[in-house]
Amino acid sequence: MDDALFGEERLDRRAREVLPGAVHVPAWLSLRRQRWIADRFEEWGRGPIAPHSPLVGGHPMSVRMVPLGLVWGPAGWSETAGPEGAAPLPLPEWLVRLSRAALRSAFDPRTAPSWPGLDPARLDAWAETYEPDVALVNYYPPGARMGMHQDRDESSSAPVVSLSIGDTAVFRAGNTQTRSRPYEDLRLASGDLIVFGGPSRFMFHGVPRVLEGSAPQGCGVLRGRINITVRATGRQE
Ligand SMILES: O=C(O)CCC(=O)C(=O)O
Repeated sequence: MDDALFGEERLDRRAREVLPGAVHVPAWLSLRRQRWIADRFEEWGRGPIAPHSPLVGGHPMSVRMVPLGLVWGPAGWSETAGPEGAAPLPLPEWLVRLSRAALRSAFDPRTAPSWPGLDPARLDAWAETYEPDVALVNYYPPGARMGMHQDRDESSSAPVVSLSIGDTAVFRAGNTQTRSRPYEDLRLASGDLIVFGGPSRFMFHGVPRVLEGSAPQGCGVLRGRINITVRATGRQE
């Protein structure tokens, strides 16, 4: 069997709780919304902080990053970037509202039976308490990937909301203890949502590969992939 064609990753396209607190919702964003967000990405890239590849362990990441709200680097979150001290664009209000809607979709008890275990009436009010203050917008040019890591520069344990547009990624959802097995590979296609919170908030995860040329027509990304992760840092104002 050819591993490149028939790898281990899961191809199932139904919304499901991958792990307690980690929920994948395929095709969550319409093509029209994907295109609109891709246009915003173009604007963000012309903002005060150009897409850049932070050095991790002395090596530049293969993704190009635009931060919103605060700036991310291997030392954590900071207010400004570079020697000139450029401040990032603010996290837009529409992205905060979209992230709350993402929590409502992902943690519907029919999709996520084990976490957070709220009845639908309380879920709406709970989602409204989500106060993210940052987003990392990553562009994956062809060939880019992201190693297994934890998003642990935030002191808040509020969920991470992740949106994908463009080429399909193989997303590796791991465990909270080690960057190796057990993990599960699933495909994040254009428009997919994955949220990780609760017991999976600090799971190791990564993108071992992106399937070049798999973006649907009309998603607004001609080449490569955009991923947006929205997070609450827990920093005091
Ligand atoms: O691109 C993805 O789907 C994952 C991004 C990610 O892990 C991160 O930004 O920390």
